[in-house]
Amino acid sequence: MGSILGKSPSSERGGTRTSWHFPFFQSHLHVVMLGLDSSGKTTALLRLQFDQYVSTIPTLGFNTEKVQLKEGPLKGRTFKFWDIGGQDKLRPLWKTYSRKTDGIIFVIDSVDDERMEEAKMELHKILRQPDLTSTPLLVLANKQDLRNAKDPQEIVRILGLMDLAPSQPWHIEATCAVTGDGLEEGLLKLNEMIVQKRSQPSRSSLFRSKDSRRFTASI
Ligand code: G3D
Ligand code: MG
Repeated sequence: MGSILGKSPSSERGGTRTSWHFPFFQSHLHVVMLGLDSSGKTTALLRLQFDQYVSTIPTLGFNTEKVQLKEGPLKGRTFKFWDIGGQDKLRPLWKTYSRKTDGIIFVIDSVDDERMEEAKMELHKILRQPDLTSTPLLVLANKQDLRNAKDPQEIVRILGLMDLAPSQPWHIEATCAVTGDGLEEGLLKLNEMIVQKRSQPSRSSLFRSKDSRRFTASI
C-alpha cells in the first residue's frame, strides 16, 4: 500500500514533480467524497486534515473541510472536500454537491461483499449526470488492512469501471484510511487527472480509448 500522507521523506518522491502540477492559479480544488455509509469517507478526510486517526460518528448531512497538503509532491495544494453522508436517504444530496466539482472520490469498503452491487449502482447513477461524464474519478479501495479485503483489480471488475464512459478519466487506489496509506498517492493521481483535463482543448479529445484510461492498483 502507499505511504502515510505527510510522512514520506521528499527524497522518496523524487523531488522533481512540483510546479507542473499547478499550472492553474486557482485557490483550491473542489472535490466531493461519495460512497456508501461506513466505507470510510470521513475517516479518510480527517486523516488528511489532521495527519492522524480520528474516530468518526455517522455523517448526518455533510462535512466540508479545506485541506492544504504540507508535504510531498502536492505540497501547498489546497483541496476543498465535501464529504457527503452515504446513507440511502442522504444520497439525493450527492447530485447537488457534485455539480461543477473538479473531481470525485468514491470510497469503497473492500470487505463489504454484500453491498458492492449497491455501491456500483450508486456510482454509475451519479456518473450518468451530464456534467459529470468527464469529471476525474478516484476510487479508494479502502480498508485494505482487513483480512478478506478485495484487491483493486477485483473491485474494478465488480464496479464495472471499464464500462464507464470513454470520456471519464479514473484511477483506483488501495487505501487504509485509518493509517492514511494510499491517500497521498490517490490524491496525486486525482490532481494529475484534473490538471490533464483542464489542459486539453476540448472534452472530446480526452481519454478516447480504453487504453488511455487511468488504472493502477498500488498496494
Ligand atoms: P463514512 O464516513 O463513509 O460513513 P467512516 O465512514 O469514516 O465513519 O468510517 C466507518 C467505520 O469504518 C469507522 O469505524 C472507521 O474507523 C472504519 N474505517 C474507516 N476506514 C477504515 C480502514 O481503512 N480500515 C479499517 N479497519 N477501518 C476503517 P467505527 O468502528 O467507528 O464504526
Ligand atoms: Mg461519514
